[in-house]
Amino acid sequence: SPRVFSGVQPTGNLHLGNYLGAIRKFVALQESQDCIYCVVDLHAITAQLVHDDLKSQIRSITAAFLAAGIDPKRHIVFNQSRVSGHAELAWIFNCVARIGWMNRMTQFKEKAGKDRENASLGLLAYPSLMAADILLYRATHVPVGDDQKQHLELTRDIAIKFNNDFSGRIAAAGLGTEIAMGEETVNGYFPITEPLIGGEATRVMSLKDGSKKMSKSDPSDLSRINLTDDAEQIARKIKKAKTDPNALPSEPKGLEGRAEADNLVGIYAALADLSKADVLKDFGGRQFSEFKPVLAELAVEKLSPINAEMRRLIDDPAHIDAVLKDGGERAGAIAEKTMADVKEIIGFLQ
Ligand code: AQP
Repeated sequence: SPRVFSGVQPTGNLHLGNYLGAIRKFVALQESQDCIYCVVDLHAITAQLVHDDLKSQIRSITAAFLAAGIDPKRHIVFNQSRVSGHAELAWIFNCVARIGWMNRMTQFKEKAGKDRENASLGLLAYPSLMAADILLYRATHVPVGDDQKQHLELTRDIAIKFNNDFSGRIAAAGLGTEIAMGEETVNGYFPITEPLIGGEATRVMSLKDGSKKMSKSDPSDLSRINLTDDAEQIARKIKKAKTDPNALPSEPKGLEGRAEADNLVGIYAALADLSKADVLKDFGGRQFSEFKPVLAELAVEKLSPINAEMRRLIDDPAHIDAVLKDGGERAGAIAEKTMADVKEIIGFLQ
């Protein structure tokens, strides 16, 4: 049956890209789907091992989930390191995936930089852990931003190879199910996960450079709108956002080759739940000096309730810890069953 899984790393301030590309979709999906949302703390140590205050970071992401409207009673919210199955299944997937697959990942190349020999082995194996996160719950759908597309393809490749390599044993153990693979169905153990990447803001770009994605690790705070920014900071950042000198076009075609303009119109569209075409019907021909204050007002209107609720929740760490503990127990029960099946399929004695 369908199940949604997604995760966010506790590696810094959440920004508008994380919100529009991921968290807002998490909230929408919980109305119709069974969802598991995870603070992926094991991923947080791949690029940087020592963190000043990982515990607060984990609580802060959890607070953002709850403040955005995720219901931890109807769904599962927890932090990854609580459920040992993630690391266990990742090890097995390290033996399923090929080194060549990992070497092709653009995120690894970007994050490892020039000194690849000195990147952690965990950074290289990151997509294998991500596949484990998803497949531990046999999740069928994963809402993410566009930057995670390649990792999700790798998750599908791992599931396909596992299902193929163990097809006889899966059948012998009676653990096979009908798995949808595009138009066809095949017999296997792990589902072939579908990414959910849609809408007008699947890749929110930096406010300072339309060719770079908005990112937590950008050294310039002016490049992003943080979920913790107040109204004044949001307005200031939008005012200072890079643009070109031309007026807004009246159709999306006119945004081609204008990355910064495209980004701001996309942000407006996503926040207002409109298409870019609709936004341009209203704002075509207007200057950025007119558009930016309206965009700032909209951003403040949509983000300030989340901001206020996040602050309130962060002041009550005991509540957040209780949510994560409860979520971890429920996630753990599902994970245990998967790990028992996987061990049976591989042939470990248990
Ligand atoms: N700019 C973005 N636009 C749309 N979606 C985005 N996401 C991230 N940046 C954008 C989506 O947010 C979810 C959580 O991301 P993450 O924290 O797990 O990892 P990340 O992609 O590494 O986030 P950052 O902000 O870019 O961090 P750094 O700077 O550390 O690399 C994911 O669904 C992601 O697609």
